[in-house]
Amino acid sequence: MIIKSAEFVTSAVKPAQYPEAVHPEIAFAGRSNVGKSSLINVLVNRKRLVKTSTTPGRTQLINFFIVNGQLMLVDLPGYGYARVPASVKRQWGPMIETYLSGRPSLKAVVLLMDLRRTPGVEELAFMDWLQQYGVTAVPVLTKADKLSKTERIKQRKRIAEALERAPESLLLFSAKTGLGRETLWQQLETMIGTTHGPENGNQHS
Ligand SMILES: Nc1nc2c(ncn2[C@@H]2O[C@H](COP(=O)(O)OP(=O)(O)O)[C@@H](O)[C@H]2O)c(=O)[nH]1
Ligand SMILES: [Mg+2]
Repeated sequence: MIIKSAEFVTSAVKPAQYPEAVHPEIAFAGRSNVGKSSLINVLVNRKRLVKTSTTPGRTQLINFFIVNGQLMLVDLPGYGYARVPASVKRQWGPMIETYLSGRPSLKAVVLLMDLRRTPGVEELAFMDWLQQYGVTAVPVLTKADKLSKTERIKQRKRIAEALERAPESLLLFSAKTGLGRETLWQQLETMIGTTHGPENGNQHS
């Protein structure tokens, strides 16, 4: 994807505040401090389109950004302080669930996980939840630059086992070095493309 423009559109807490669902949309989710804002900035080649923070958990709004006037990127508030799935739902939940379950233009959710951590109950519950709602999940392992190449592969295998997925399906990413950027764009473009209807929409003959 050649980035010609990337702009902040709006912040929202409820559907009435969302922008119109006229562009394909990719949402980004993950624990606070996992590197979500940094990843979005790297994707769109901007240093500070999305504010990064050293204080976890500050973003409590759903932030919409438009790329090239045609693709919406959505920064979801971070989660990660709950201990059981029920409280994940209760605390982090309703605003995000409302968005994820009722957004017609949503094509996929990029789920960010720190490569150095084993996924917790939050990540597992969230993956299950996305599957139940039929939302495509794109797992990405962040901060890969913090581990050596050998450790990366070892740790990816460990995470893959916890998620019950193939290790190769977990993308290694670094906002610091740009590792994984091109591959992630390729995956996202495929999802936007293949889930896109023909020019005239879904007309029945
Ligand atoms: N070394 C390294 N640090 C990162 C990377 N991504 C994010 N960070 C740092 O992690 C902290 C949290 O990043 P941020 O993007 O604000 O996380 P968010 O809370 O998930 O949006 C910041 O200090 C970033 O500079 C990465 O790929 N490598
Ligand atoms: Mg952030």
